Amino acid sequence: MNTSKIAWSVDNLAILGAPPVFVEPLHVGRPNIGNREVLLRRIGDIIDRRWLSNNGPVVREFEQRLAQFLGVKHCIAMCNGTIALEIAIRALELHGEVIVPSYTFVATAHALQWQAITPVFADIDPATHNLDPSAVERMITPRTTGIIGVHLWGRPAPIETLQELAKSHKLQLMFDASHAFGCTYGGRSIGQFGRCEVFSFHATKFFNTFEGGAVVTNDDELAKKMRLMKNFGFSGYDNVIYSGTNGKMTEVCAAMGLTGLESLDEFVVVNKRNYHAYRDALQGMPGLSLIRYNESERCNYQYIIIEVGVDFSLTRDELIQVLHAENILARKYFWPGCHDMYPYRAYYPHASMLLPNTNAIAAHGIVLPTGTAVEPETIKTIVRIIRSAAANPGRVRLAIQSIAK
Ligand code: T4K
Repeated sequence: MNTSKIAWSVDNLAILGAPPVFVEPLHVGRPNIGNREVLLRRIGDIIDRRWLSNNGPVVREFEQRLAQFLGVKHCIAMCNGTIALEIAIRALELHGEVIVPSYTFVATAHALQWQAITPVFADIDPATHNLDPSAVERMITPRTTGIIGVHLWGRPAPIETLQELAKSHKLQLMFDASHAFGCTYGGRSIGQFGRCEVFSFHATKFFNTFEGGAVVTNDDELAKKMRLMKNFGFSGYDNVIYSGTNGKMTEVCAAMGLTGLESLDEFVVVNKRNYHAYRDALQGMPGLSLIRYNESERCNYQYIIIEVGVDFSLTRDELIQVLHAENILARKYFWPGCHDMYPYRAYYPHASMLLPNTNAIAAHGIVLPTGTAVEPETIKTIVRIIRSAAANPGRVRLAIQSIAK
């Protein structure tokens, strides 16, 4: 951080020509690293053992520990969350149309489209950013075979209502739980709902395995099928009994996962501290709201999302420019909605008419930096920049316009 900016005034804003407060880029999702020595020791053992992949002992231990932690019968570790979604979708034999939110990371939709299944986008509840069950019901057609709920930002989707809907329309229900590792719903771990749930352990997730993911389920048959699918369909040497792909997690990735799991509580403590620091610092700022977590449940607090309302003095995109000028690389997740991305925008040119809440939320959200690389002092500085820009919208806007010329 550039400490020459301790005595703060609006002229210190980089968008107005001052040097950026942060010398190094401040990212939204710096990876959390657990105990480095323990990790390196585990990696050393893997190298000594010369067993690097293909269901090795570290992957098996990782799967066992995760299943125990989540309170599920089966955990099938995979090379990433997208492949885990694709395998789960295939194992459930989804086809035709599957209802998903448009307000999600594009992998949720791509995992269907990649297998020639049509993702049908349903609108969200603006209060929760999760699927609105009445919008889901409106999108059901005779071709619908399933629903994929997403626990966006780690906040549970409307699990019970979606369950009832799936049951009454004879649809499969699964969840993209990529954001919700370590979260609970009604005191039960996310991972225990639907036919199966899928996690991402990408580097940017608060719990990561470099790249990685998992499908968890209580369904023995489904688990067996997915184990075959992730290993080309091999059942023992030379014996292919199923059509499959390569979805295997490596030993090194599992070592990262085991090590991270041992520090999970510390990661959550830091995320929660940061969430409270943002909440306190942003208090009373007109037009800006921080999305809230239900603290009576277990949460991972991994995303700090602010909504820039119409009564804020700057637009969302102007505020992003202010932050980027300071090297604060805030992100516009998840803008645009999937329906407005390639290839879906060509399939559904009029989708926006059915997705007013998705459009409104996607146009106003900003994700701010958090995680173990972010200190409360950093958060105070970020919010000071936001307040300063908000108090001087005219100058900021002029500066942005002159940069654009
Ligand atoms: N479903 C949902 C709901 C998801 O959010 C995701 C993934 C998936 C499914 C699919 O799971 P995976 O197949 O990815 O396991 C990122 C991640 O790549 C993606 O995993 C994540 N969601 C999504 C929300 O964010 P980008 O393209 O925005 O990430 P990127 O590379 O710009 O990185 C984000 C920030 O983190 C940057 O500010 C840089 C920093 N960073 C990144 C990496 C990779 C680091 O500091 N270190 C790193 O190693 O998609």
